[in-house]
Amino acid sequence: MHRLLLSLAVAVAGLAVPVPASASDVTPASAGLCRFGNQWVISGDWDGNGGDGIGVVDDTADGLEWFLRNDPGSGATDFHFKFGAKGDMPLVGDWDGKNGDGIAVARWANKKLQWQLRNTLSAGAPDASFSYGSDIDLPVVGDWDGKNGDSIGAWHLSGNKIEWSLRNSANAGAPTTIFSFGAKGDRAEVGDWDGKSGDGIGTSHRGTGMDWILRDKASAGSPGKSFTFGDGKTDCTLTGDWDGDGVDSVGIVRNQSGREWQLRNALSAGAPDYTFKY
Ligand SMILES: [Ca+2]
Ligand SMILES: [Ca+2]
Ligand SMILES: [Ca+2]
Ligand SMILES: [Ca+2]
Repeated sequence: MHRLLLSLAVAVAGLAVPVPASASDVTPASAGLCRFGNQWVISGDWDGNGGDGIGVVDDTADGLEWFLRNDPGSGATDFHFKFGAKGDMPLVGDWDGKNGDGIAVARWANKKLQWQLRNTLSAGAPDASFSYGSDIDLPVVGDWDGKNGDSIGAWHLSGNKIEWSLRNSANAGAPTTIFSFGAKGDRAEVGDWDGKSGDGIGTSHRGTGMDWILRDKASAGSPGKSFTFGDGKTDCTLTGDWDGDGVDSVGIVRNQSGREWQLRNALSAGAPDYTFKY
């Protein structure tokens, strides 16, 4: 079935989205971002219609190769291009506050976390390059102040807590806010869980299930929602506004005879609203 889908995708788009390996978390933190072998899974509003689509980024010898699809479902690739070097971490954000999401890559070099941002979904030079964070940090992206689109952040394990350093501008400079949220073994998650005032934060944790803890504000404090969605052993996580109602929710991807995506619109335990291969 998966081969058939791939063949159709090749026929329509003239390219094949690469097939996955097992899920694995990325270091240097004790927890990190997740990918399947050489392939990252991402989400973003590629067409600027307010809802999020999906994507796969292949870490090839020639650099990062991006495969983006506007709709959260199986089908043809809408954007295909190369951006970033081999080993870079792919990121998604609306850097200019219009026309949906752009892209970025981050990498560790010279003991710093270095960023390259691009507003358009195509190959080309970065629109911005700067350092923010250090070689113990992992990158996060979010609209922390609810205006002017997305900006940047960094997080790392400090003792047994996750320390977040967020900045309201997408450029070099001091953090706007520093706080702790989450514990050892958690991964950072970002989304607009209440549909107002920009993005909040959260964590996902690999228990028997994938355990999510979400907070509406990007600050320290009590979680607003806690639930389990996904399998803690096999899945990579992602967040996005799948139905375009202005509220972000959760999803997972699993290597199950190909990449199986399971996305849910509600911030609660339950069945996925979308299950498909891409
Ligand atoms: Ca944009
Ligand atoms: Ca902002
Ligand atoms: Ca919000
Ligand atoms: Ca939604």
